[in-house]
Amino acid sequence: MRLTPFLAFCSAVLAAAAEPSKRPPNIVLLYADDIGWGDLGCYGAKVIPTPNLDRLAAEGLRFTAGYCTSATCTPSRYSLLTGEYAWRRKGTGVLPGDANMIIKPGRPTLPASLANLGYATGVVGKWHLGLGGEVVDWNKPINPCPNQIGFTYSYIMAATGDRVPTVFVENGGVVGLDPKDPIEVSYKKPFPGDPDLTTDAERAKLKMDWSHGHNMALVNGVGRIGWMKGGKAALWNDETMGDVFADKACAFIATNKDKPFFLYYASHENHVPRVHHPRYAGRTPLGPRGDAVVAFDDQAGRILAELDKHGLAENTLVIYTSDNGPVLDDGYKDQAVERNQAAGHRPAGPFRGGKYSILEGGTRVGFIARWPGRAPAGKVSEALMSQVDLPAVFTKVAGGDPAEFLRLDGVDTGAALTGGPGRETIISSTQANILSIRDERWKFIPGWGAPGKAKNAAAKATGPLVALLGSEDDLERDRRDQTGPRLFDLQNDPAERKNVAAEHPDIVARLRAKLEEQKAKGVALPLPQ
Ligand code: NG6
Ligand code: CA
Repeated sequence: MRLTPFLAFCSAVLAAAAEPSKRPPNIVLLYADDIGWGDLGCYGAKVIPTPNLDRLAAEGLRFTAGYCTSATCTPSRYSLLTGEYAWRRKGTGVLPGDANMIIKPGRPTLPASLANLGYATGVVGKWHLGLGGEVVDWNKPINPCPNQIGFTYSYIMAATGDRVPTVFVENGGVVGLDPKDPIEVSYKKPFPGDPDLTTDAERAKLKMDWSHGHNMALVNGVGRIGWMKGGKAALWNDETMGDVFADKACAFIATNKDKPFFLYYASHENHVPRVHHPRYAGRTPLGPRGDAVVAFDDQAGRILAELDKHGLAENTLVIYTSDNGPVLDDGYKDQAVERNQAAGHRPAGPFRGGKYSILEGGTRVGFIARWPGRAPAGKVSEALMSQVDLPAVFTKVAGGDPAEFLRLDGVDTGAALTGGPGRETIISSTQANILSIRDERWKFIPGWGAPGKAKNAAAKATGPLVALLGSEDDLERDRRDQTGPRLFDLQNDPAERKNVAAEHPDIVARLRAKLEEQKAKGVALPLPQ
């Protein structure tokens, strides 16, 4: 039967109305902090129950070669939100809590791109990209804050749980601040009356003792980095922080359920201090570090349930990934090293290294994409994925033009979300701006001179890091080899134990040239401010 043009038009309109996927998909990014490749059940963890992330993987596509761009937080988040490698720019290392904002208003960002396409864009959780201009006054509206670079809603902590100020900031204002008790922050010296947390007497009173750093301000029985004064009514509570963030995330979804939205859920789990609600205690044999991963999984579960509740799951792309690899002792005595060893848990899975390291464990992290009807459910992909591409990929998913993110570092790897190929190469970096480059099979790390000058984790490894870097023999070999070029066959040697640079000078030359080409671009191009 042939339809008249009018009837054909009507049936097209009805079909479009009935098909929710005509509305651009919502995007939810579940971003973990310091959670390693091997910390989730779906990535092989035996002693940490993560039913919600496992469900996400069962309903979506689980990547085995997903990467953050750096082995620490600030640079990874900088790349995630700008689509630009942080090593191209000075001042993008781990920031103090009173740093000014390093993403300048006006430059292209992931949230601004989606907001321009009509999305409600929310960030909830850990920020750590600085706030305000030269000097931050916590007692006035903070500008710039995430709302000036494209987020329509923000509920954040300024930096990390272990840095002052230990308060939440909603849309640029400190939550619950009593104007009669203004906040002052100093990263230089204590305020009169601050206890000296380096003394045995004061340490004995702490809820959780420090192992290195973390001996300045005393907040909620825990030592922090930096000092602060005032703001008593606004101080957060570490035990309920995860619930507060999950509440805010769910409220953002409920408020915006009738239009496309992007939620960047930047959980604080499992960053230090690992002080959680008592309901998590003992859920794993790993102590507070395990509790934290369980808490993260719970938060993810609440957000997924909120999508289900509003019938949004079908038209929502959910991505899980993490800002850097795992760390055991990151400055507090929370038994992570001892318990981990006893339980035989491998937080970086089959890889060596972790947070701070140029080895795979530093930047190769969990990466899951659930997109009903698009991402093949329950499948595993070996495609190379980088978080630096997410501004381009999400912009395209939202129906926009990703050109501004493809100019320098972004690659449109959207096809990988539906089971297609990913990147050809991935560059990783550390805090000390050591770079590595990998392709499908090989990974190249340039050498950096005399052992005494070596700047990587192996050279500086203390007891806790040794646990992630392998045996003493491994460490000794790392120390010896890192002075010259290193080449690893990731397919056959995922733990990067056998340097084959001498056997393959051609591959070394090819990857070195690729890396140099990328570095040269950073110098040549006028980068946006
Ligand atoms: C380090 C802190 C560590 C953590 C890290 C940043 C000390 C001794 N160590 O300087 O605890 O805060 O910075 O972590 O203070 S990140 O995940 O935000 O990059
Ligand atoms: Ca981190």
